[in-house]
Amino acid sequence: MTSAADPRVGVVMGSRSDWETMEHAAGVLAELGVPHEVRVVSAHRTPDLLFEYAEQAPGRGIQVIVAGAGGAAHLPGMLAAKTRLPVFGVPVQSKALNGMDSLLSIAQMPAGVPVGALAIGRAGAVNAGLLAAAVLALHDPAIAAALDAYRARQTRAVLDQPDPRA
Ligand code: RP5
Repeated sequence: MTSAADPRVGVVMGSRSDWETMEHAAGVLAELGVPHEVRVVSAHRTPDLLFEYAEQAPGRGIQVIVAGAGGAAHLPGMLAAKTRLPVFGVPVQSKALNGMDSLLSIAQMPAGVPVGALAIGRAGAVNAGLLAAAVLALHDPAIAAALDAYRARQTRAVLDQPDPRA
């Protein structure tokens, strides 16, 4: 798990076991050239660290937080409760309930404390990374160009292979 010198996106997760999912968020940020850091911050096992992270993130230059957790997935919501930075939540696929617990824990926030809830698993992690980049792209032409190129490659990949049997 690596960190840029001046990260602008914080990719956090409730456990090392979430990395298998959250590496896809970090991967897309790396691909787009977005400086980011990766941290394990558990809402339940390290609650003081969670508060500290949320309180210090803006002052360290973090502009968006991508938070993944599974099961009783309180990390994204508690981060959102402690910072006005945009928080995108990734429900990690849990063993017991296949991520439905994670999804509902992240999506069903009370009015006034928003978390942008993504899909369960890899797709959610990739899209959280893309959304974080899209926020930064509003004021960063290099990230905007990288995002446009990513989307163009994706479109081209589909158009170039119209026959799924090939
Ligand atoms: C959550 O509990 C984590 O986000 C993880 O998805 C889940 C299980 O954690 P471990 O027991 O694998 O550390 O807090």
